[in-house]
Amino acid sequence: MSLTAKDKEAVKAFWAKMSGKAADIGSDAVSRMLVVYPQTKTYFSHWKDLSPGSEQVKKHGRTVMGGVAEAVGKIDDLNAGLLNLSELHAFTLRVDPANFKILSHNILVVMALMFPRDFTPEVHVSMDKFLAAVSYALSEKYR
Ligand code: HNI
Repeated sequence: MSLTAKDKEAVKAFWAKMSGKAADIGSDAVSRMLVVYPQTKTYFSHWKDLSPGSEQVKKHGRTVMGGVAEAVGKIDDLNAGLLNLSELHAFTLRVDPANFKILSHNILVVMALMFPRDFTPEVHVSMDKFLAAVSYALSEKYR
């Protein structure tokens, strides 16, 4: 299930439209992840406030979307490009890779809500494939 040239174009074009809102998207996506999938809260038990839109949630939303931005830039070689992030999540943070799928889903939900016109079925499928490829790359160091 690799990204086609068309997928890559769709991802880059959509990213160019929405990246100005990346911080808001990240904040809402992380907020939703923590509420709808409370098992994800275990990784953030050191935070003071895990409620939707808290300062720490906002900051982490920005951080995660910074990682997604990096991935867009490295879209032609995600596995090599995201190796450091993969190492961090696997060995230091010990995040169960099942959670990558959960966060990806929440990012898609928020993108669709915030960009209803631009989030066409074609963009949806390409962004879904892209986030799955990012998740796979982040899991690279687990095996
Ligand atoms: Ni993730 C830190 C990117 C999914 C838990 N994460 C980061 C950082 C980036 C990042 C970038 C900061 C790295 C650094 O400090 O050098 N994370 C991403 C991306 C995804 C992702 C691109 C998927 C799209 N991370 C997840 C998921 C979880 C997760 C699904 C757990 C549910 N990440 C963390 C934790 C940290 C983290 C925990 C450390 C944050 C902190 O403040 O303690």
